[in-house]
Amino acid sequence: MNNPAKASLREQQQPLIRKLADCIEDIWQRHLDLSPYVVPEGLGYVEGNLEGDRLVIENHCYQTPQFRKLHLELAQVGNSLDILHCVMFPNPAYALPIFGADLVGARGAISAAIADLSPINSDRSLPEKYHTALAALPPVQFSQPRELPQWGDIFSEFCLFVRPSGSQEEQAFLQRVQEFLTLHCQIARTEAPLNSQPAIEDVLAGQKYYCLKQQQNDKTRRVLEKSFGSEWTEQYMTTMLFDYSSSHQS
Ligand code: BLA
Repeated sequence: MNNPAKASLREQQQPLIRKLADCIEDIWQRHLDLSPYVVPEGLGYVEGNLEGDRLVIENHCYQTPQFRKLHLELAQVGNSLDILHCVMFPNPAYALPIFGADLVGARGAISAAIADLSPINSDRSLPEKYHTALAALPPVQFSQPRELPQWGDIFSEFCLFVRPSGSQEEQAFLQRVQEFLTLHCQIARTEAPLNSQPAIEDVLAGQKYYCLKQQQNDKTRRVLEKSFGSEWTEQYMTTMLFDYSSSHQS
C-alpha cells in the first residue's frame, strides 16, 4: 500500500481530491473491519497514452463482511484532469444502499462533485434507517448545483451534485460526504444478513441496475477510451468500476 506511486499521485492532485481520498480511507479504517481485496491482474496501477495525454490510474480496494468491494480510485490525465472515484459495493446478503462519489477537476477547480447513498431495492427507496438519518442532517446550500444526466435515476433524493465554488463550499462538500460515510458504516455494521434467497436475488438485481446505469456514463468512457481504446475501456468499466454478478451461492 505504501508504494511511491501512491504517494506521488495523491500529492499531485487537486487539494479537495486529496482531502476526500484521505477522509474516505480514514473512515473506512476507523469504522470497518478491512481485509485486502485482490485487484484483477494488471489493474492496480495503470498507465496509458494512446492519443497523447498520459492517463495514470491507481486503485485501492478492500473488503469487509458487509461489503464485497470497497473501491477508491485516483486518476490523473496529463497535467490537466484529476479524478477521484469511489464505490462501496455491499455484499449481496446485505440490503444496503450503494455509496458512490466522483470528483472531477482541473488544477484550479472541481467541475463536478457528486456523492450519494443510492437505493437498490425495487421501489428505488432507501431503507427507513437511512432515510431518517439523512433527512436529519443539517441542510447544505451550494451556489452551483448541477443537473443529473438521464441515466441518473439511480441516485437518491439526498444526492449531492454540484460544482463547488470556493473553499467554503469545498469544505461543505467534504463534510457532507464524511457524514454520509460515517452513518453508512455505522448502520452497515449493525445490519443482519438476509436469510432468504429471493431477498438476496433482489439485492443482486438492484446492484446490477445501478452498474448498468453507471456504465452509460459517456464522460467517463470517453476519458478512458482516449488513453486506452474502446475494448480496454469496456472491460475496465464492467470488471473494475461497475462489476455485478447475477447469482449468489449461499
Ligand atoms: C461526470 N466523470 C464525469 C466527468 C468526467 C468523468 C470527465 C465530466 C465532468 C463534468 O461534467 O464536469 C470521468 N469519472 C471519470 C473517470 C472516472 C470517473 C475517467 O470515475 C474513472 C476512471 N461517476 C462515478 C460514480 C458516480 C459518478 C461512482 O464513477 C456517482 C456516484 C457520477 N460523474 C458522475 C456524474 C457525472 C460525472 C453524475 C456527470 C455526468 C453528466 O453530466 O453527463
